[in-house]
Amino acid sequence: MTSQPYYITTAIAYPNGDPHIGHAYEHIATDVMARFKRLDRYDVRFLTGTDEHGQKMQTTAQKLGMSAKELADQNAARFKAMDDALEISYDRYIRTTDADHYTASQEMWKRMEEAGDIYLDKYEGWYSVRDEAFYAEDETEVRDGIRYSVTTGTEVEWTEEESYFFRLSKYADRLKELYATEGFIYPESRRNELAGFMKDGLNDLSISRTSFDWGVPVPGNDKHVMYVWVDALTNYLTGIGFPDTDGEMFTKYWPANYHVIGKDISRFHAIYWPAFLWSAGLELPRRVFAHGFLLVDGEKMSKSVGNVVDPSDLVSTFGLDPLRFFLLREVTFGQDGSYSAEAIKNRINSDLANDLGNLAQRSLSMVAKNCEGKVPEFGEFTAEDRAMLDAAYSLYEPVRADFDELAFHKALERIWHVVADANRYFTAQEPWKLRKTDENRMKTVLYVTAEVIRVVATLVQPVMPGSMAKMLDLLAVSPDARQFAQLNKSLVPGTELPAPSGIFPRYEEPKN
Ligand code: ME8
Repeated sequence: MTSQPYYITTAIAYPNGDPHIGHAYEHIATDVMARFKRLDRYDVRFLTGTDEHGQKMQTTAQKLGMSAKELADQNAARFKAMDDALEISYDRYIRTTDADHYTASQEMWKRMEEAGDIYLDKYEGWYSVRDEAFYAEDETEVRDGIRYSVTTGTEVEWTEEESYFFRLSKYADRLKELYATEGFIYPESRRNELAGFMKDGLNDLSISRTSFDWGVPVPGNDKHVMYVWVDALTNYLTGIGFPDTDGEMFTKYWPANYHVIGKDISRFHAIYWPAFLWSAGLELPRRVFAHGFLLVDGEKMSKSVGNVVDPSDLVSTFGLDPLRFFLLREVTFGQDGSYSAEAIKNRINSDLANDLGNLAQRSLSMVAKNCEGKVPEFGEFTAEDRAMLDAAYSLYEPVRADFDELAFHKALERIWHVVADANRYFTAQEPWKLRKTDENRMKTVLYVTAEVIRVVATLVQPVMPGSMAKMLDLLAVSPDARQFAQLNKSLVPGTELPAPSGIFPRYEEPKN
């Protein structure tokens, strides 16, 4: 059976500074989805990378006394190092300064031009370098003599220059139609926001700049570079071989299944991008998912407040898998969520150390001592045993449905219900007492518990790949039997097990 293609992307970050926990959050969530689909036998392509052009990059580089390319090289390496430290399993790390991306962006431009959607005019209006976005006058406000964007609070500057425009207005009706039904943008609440943005129609969009030169040159007019969002959005096509639309990768992976992005950039992905794609004669991605923002102790992260969290510090303090688990379990994907050291410690100690870690530890150490370190033989199952096993075996379908909607918190909550049931089952069955009174029954209880752990560990692999690999090693599940298709392959009694070891230690404050 050939496996179905699945193409998923993150936003590509501006490497004008260091990566922060917001970037880590988006990349971890997308990685978890890519891993889930691979375990579910999909043919996955996962794209991430850096968005290196634009005025913000050029201005930051000038301030630092570097060229924009030097700044991009230095910081793209840091973003890639963050992804590697977080075990992000991307198939390609795209940099918008890659040569094939120039070819793809220029082809996109030519297609839009051939469709009659690009014309030369003059831009006069407000521009926010921080947001790399144009704002209409009524989207700005003046405070203490300085003009800001109302929605994002960033400073805007008056810009007047010759510019190419894209006929966005032409696509207003088609966009309204797109938002008349559910499906394209998730979660649902974002659909209303976008419909609201379009209610007074859409103005054509300025898509080139002449006041700086750090960008992809406009085909046929070297005085202009493309507006950074035109080239940035095209990365999703470059990543699968565009302009070779007949090529194997493009025919297989386009349209993408999910563009995973933050809520602040939904306008670009859900209005501009569909219009560019229609103009270029290409299909739309199946879905854009705009996740929420991660706040630090309830506050917005900002350099001036000094609360920007470096993901590598969190990994060294708490460990990678606990961090990955925390971010997806604690925050409803799609809504804003808060990171705090206290909350992550609580999750580690309750969900990981007390619940799953302890279940594995106490059952497997009994197996080691009382069953010669082998998967125990089991006798007839009681109603309790069957109910316990059924609860574990019936996790897969609803968990997969949760994942398909990127409802990670729901999937994990569902799985941890079963972990809690298993702890209650273990305590109620009292296998340590059965050891003296009914050894066969003890073995059956230990078998049932080990089976539940196998199913849970298999399903949780995408979220905590390293720890769940260790847990499956402790159950001697061979590495080629860890796909979801093999969830029904029960442990075989008599299989030799390695000596058990703890997987999730409690978090203790370091002693000074
Ligand atoms: O927007 N919490 O780049 P970027 C959660 N280059 N997510 C956050 C966040 C936070 N506190 N802060 C940022 C760009 N993000 C463009 C994208 S895509 C073709 C071009 C998310 O570095 C943000 O919403 O500002 C975005 O999805 C991603 O991090 C990169 O943000």
